[in-house]
Amino acid sequence: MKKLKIAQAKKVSESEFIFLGIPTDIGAASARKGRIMAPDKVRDLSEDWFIPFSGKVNPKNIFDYGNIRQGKDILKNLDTIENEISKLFAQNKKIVTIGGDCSIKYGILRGINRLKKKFSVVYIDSHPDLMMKDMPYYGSVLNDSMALKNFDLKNSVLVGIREIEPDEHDIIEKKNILHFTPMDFKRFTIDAIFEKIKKSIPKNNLLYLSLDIDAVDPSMAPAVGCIAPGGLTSNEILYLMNKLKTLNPIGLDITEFIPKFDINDITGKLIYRIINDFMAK
Ligand SMILES: [Mn+2]
Repeated sequence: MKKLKIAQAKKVSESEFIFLGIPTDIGAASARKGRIMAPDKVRDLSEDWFIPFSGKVNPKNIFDYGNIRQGKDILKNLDTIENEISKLFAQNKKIVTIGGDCSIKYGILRGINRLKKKFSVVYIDSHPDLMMKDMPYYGSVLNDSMALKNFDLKNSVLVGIREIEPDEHDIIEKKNILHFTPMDFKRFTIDAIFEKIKKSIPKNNLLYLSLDIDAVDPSMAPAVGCIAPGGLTSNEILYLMNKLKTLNPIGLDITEFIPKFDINDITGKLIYRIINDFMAK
């Protein structure tokens, strides 16, 4: 099994950060497939040990948990994710997950829901994933999650959204969900956007960060399931993620990376850079 090269903790209990993969395409409706290769691609790219934006990476503090295996039944897959990940969160580990398509996020949020504490999510994605469907899929994550008792959707934030269906727009308006489009990144400084995010998250809530890499402009992250022009720059996302890290998030997932569509590893290296910064202290 491949391992993240900077993950040198021998067991879960020795670590503060857990890296894990959830390789699947099962929840994706787009024709572009190949997300199952994403976790191992990130492991391959982990050879370069960058100096983080701030702090230091301590490899002895990072454990590579391997992949959570996924089958053909999405409901079973979600149960597996919920069960495995809730155990890790219960041990107070910061969890970094590489997908998989966005549908895995519903399993992760169900796992966090089991911690019995209110939680907010900063959901960074070109899509709000608020679609309603009979079966969970990659476009319904936040709609499906609304029923979770501890998920505080009203005090969560959407960042990078630009491909929005009318029904999703209605929910955002009705529930008055704080959101920032890529245009807002031209209108305001990232520091100002960050301050608004910070203010909106109740002090007692847990915070989780969820990043669909298609939030970034496809010119800077081409290896994604849905090509949505007009996105954030790689520098904007790195800067924002480093600001968000100061709010002590309990974990981060990065989804929708499809290595075979990458150009010179631009997308993969950006993802590695983001997790490297996240795991620095
Ligand atoms: Mn998306």
